[in-house]
Amino acid sequence: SVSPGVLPLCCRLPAWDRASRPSPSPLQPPGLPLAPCRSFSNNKIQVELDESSGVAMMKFKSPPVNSLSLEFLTEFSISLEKLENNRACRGVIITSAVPKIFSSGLDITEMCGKSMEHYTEFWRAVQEMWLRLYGSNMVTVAAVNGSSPAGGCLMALSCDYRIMAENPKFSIGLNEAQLGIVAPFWFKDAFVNVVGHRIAERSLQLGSLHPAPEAHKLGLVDELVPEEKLMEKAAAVMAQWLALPDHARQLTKTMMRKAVLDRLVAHREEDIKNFISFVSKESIQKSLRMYMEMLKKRKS
Ligand code: CO8
Repeated sequence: SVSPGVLPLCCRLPAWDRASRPSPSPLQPPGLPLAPCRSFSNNKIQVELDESSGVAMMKFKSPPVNSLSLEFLTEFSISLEKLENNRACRGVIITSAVPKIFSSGLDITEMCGKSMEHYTEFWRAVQEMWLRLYGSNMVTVAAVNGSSPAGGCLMALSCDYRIMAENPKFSIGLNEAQLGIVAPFWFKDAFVNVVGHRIAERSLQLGSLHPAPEAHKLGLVDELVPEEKLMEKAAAVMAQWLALPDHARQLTKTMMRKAVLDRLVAHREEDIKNFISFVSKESIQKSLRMYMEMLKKRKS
């Protein structure tokens, strides 16, 4: 499993490490024979790496809603680390294999009625996912092909670029306040860095879930495209980003993100303690249970 306390890769590896790699060819144009492809699959995540373009596709396949359980988060971090350590991989597109849902965010059942040990392990896995994704040296593109509340939104926010299917039924945002819980400071930091302070403040206080067109207007996603064009667009954006020399892009990414990453790394244990003391409160447990009930009622 992922070792606790591990630093994000941008902090552990010298940023120029990847710059010494040979530059692979741009994305395979349509019509040419298929490029060599390496794939590996866990229970909840499927990864395919096209070695000629250097681009991996990571698909979430944890129905019904790709909720971020401990198992999902662990598989995600391990898969990302595998790609990060593979010299043939320079970029990752993350998307969902579950129709209409990108990810429903943290698995609420992991935060209800569990032991302190479980909360500790779970929260460390959430931190680990974010440190690895936000701190990745690779180009990361989120192809958001469904709803993406809370932790799902965080995953998209942690990528370098977000493209969303233009379906107004799909929404995205940090809706924690609606559950009676508070988005941690590093969720907030990642959000502010994408949309700016004012929009983030209003959206966080209201726990807003923004339909795709509104999310685009706010800058929460960079582009909207028809759903059937999403992967094509993601590949095109990736090719554009990979056309630049790795070392300059990576150093720039580190410069932009390091302060925010360092803040969590410096306060990681305190953040776990805060999470445990918050989530173990009876009032918070009650809010989470009621929210789960509401989801079930809405269904019936
Ligand atoms: N965790 C666990 N189970 C979930 C979750 C979730 N996040 N989301 C949905 N489910 C379950 C439902 O309860 C339902 O279960 P069952 O089949 O047993 O009744 C099943 O998944 C399917 O759900 P729906 O019927 O609602 O599916 P729809 O396709 O109609 O809707 C949605 C999909 C839009 C994703 C909808 O399920 C939804 O809105 N889910 C809630 C999303 C949400 O609010 N997530 C927030 C999680 S909290 C978080 O990520 C950050 C917390 C930060 C911690 C702060 C410190 C405490």
